[in-house]
Amino acid sequence: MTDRFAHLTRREFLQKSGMLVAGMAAAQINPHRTGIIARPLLDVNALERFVDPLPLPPVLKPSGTRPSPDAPFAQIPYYRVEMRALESKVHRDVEPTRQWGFAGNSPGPTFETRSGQPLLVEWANELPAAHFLPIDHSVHGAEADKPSVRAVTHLHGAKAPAKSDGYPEDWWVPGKSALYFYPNHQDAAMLWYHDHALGITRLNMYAGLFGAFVIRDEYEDGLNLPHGKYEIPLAIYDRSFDREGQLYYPVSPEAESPWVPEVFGDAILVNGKMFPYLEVEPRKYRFRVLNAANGRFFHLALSNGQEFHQIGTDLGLLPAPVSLKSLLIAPAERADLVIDFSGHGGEHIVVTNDAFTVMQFRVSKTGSPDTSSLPSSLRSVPRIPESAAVQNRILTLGEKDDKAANPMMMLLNNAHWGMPVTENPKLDSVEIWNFLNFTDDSHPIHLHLVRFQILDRRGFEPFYYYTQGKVKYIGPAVPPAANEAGWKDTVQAHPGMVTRIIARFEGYPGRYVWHCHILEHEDNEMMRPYDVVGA
Ligand SMILES: [Cu+2]
Repeated sequence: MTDRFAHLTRREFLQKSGMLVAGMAAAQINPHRTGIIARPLLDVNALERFVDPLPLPPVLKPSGTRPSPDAPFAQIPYYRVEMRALESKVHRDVEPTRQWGFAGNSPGPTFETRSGQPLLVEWANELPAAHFLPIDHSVHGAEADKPSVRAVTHLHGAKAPAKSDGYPEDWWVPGKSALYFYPNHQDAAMLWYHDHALGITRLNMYAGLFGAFVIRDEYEDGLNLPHGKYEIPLAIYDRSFDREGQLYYPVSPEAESPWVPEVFGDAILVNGKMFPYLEVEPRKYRFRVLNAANGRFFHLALSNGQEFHQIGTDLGLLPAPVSLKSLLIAPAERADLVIDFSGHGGEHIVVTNDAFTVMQFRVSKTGSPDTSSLPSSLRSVPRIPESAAVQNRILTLGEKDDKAANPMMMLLNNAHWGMPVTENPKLDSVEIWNFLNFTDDSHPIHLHLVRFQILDRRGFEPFYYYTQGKVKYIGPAVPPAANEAGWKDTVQAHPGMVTRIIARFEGYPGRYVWHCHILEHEDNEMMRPYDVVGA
């Protein structure tokens, strides 16, 4: 890796790594970056806002019980969930949109379970024989000899055995299913399930294959947070639609390689609707926010400027509520929020994403008494000491461009998916992973199986690293923001920074993956297998 760049001059290096300002400007007007528009798009701004109530995905009921793989004499809940094509209205004035979903819904139905309550899910692929979004057969794993419709479900945030984790090559075709076992030996948190098929995850997710999975526990119950009808899941994601109301996924100008490095739709959906409204009472609500977008980071705020509290991160409660005026949430991250509408009776409050409108809260003048709590301390998050780490891995985030500075693929540690495994932590050991970001994008990096903590982020000198093979810092270490200082499974690795995380690799031995959660990056090589090595 050092060799590859050692012969370059500093200027050539900056051009190659996309760090030269001119190179960045070229990238922004480059059609490869955002794709070409092959058919007329729906004018989202012409639609009337707040005409559809916010949909709430149904809670899934088990189909029965089955013997537990862990303890054959114990019967545990068994769910059969079918992936199928469906049509649904994303807005009152838009024709029904063809999508793919779970159990007839997109987002799919919500699993509700408890810590330590294992369950089985038979994920059944009942999708059509042909894909309706543009597959790039030059992308690894999506070659023309592969079936166009393939699916494998990953439960994001789960501490699950490797054979139930949804390894990207373990896909199955229409008419087939896989039985996955989720032990749920982990703290209360909102996980989410989604497709993870090698080379087409971005298309399967864009089609609608994702849903929420909520784990609860006694500790969280004891906090008396807003619950029942006062606890609302919000899956937020962006899409583009054509004038017939059908999903539009952009393509590059080259018909043979339609992959584009990023996708940003101008329509923002919440739980499947554009500009929905939610009627709320003047009291506290808990919102379980998921960024389910392919690549868009959301910067959410309330139109009346009011503060809200973040009480939890990806994998559980924070030590204490963090007061925020806005929230930056990357693809795959979750934020557990409490918004207090008391004192706002009769107001209409809009959730904004910078200049975009996301949804509206309509606060009623009166409501039932609020008996819920927002405790000043929530759940301790014991820091993993750096001294416990037995490995300190340096891992680069890079981009490979063609001669015209078009991104061709994204790479982790300069390695392709199919190269031998290089990350092989021992079961139950602690490691520090350093993500060195050489690109001009923030990448949300996700590790399967484990929960981790963010140690810090720190500016570094990329050219020095490539020529000397050593990290030279150019700024102070910045600790994570208070609302990131909890259990995470996805971290925003910012450009020009070393982002350090620490994890204990507990759970199960076997092969897992780590990857960027910008799905266009993940599909085009920004994903690597890793092995948890048993004793
Ligand atoms: Cu990325």
